[in-house]
Amino acid sequence: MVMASFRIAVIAGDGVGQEVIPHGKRIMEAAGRRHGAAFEFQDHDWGADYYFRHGRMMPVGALDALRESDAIFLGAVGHPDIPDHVTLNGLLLPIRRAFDQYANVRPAILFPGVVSPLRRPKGGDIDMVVVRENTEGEYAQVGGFVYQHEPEEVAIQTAVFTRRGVERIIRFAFDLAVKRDKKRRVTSITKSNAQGFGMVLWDRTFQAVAAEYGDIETESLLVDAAAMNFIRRPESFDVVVASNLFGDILSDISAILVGSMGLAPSANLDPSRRYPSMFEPVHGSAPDIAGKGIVNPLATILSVEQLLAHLGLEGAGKDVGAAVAMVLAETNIRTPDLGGESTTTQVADAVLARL
Ligand code: GGG
Repeated sequence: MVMASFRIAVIAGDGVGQEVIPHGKRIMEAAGRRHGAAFEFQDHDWGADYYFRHGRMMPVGALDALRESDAIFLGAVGHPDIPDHVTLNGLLLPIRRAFDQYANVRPAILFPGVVSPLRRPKGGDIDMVVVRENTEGEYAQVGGFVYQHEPEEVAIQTAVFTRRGVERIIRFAFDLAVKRDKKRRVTSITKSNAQGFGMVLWDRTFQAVAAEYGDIETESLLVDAAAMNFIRRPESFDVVVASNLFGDILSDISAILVGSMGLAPSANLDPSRRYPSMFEPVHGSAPDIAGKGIVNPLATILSVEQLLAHLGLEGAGKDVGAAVAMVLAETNIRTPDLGGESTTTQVADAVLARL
């Protein structure tokens, strides 16, 4: 068999990122092998330790080093001794912006065998995906301080909504609803009653794009109502499209509804494919459990499923998803976040065995 080869830039990063990424690589290699694909990993030691040595999260020229890769595989960023805005703005956010990874795709599936904290839903009932705008909105990092550290200090933080940015993420969400072909429903989230400019542009754009997709059902919710309805009727959601901040918050809710942050994967996509896309578990560096060998590797492994599909290896991706579903449905092999007593390695080994 002729092997296709892909270059994967790897940033394991901080805390539990160091523990989950090696398993993600093993799974990627095993799934790829069965489908004629090989991977050349370029490991980068960027993150908090790099910051302690060099005073920055990644080197000058880091983005150029990533640019030629076929995909970026990221673990986690964050360290208790570095302010979170330094770690996030020093690594994760510049990568998303530089490579125009405007669609952050965060699926939430309640797998058979996993218990939701809600009473009603059973395996299969919840199957939604939060599509988060990933390059502008509340994360645009536009603003500044005046009279910094003085009693009269002023901080200004401006959210940026561009017609182009809003339209393309909404269009992406509709296309995804068509591709998924499940409930064929897109829910748009704003707070346009209070935020009367950017989010009014969002609502208006949503209506205009919706008119082009006559067979897709639509719903517009204010973010507070959405938070309530995620709990009240999670089964009703299919594709949910939201701004950067709202998408980040709602995807934590959807993750816990399906059992754990440890089951939440994400893809930071440049759908135009001009630049590499990035795949990462939604969870952070989790310093409270780092080094204990008990972090759930499944969010990372499900991110591998997304990465493989993005590289055109849909069959390999499906194998990974099916192996995860098998472990959850057929065994009690689970890390403590899912009520089990297994280690990270035992869970990853169980997935590997089923591949
Ligand atoms: N898995 C990468 C990571 O560490 N994420 C934690 C985080 O704080 N992410 C912020 C964001 O996604 O906006």
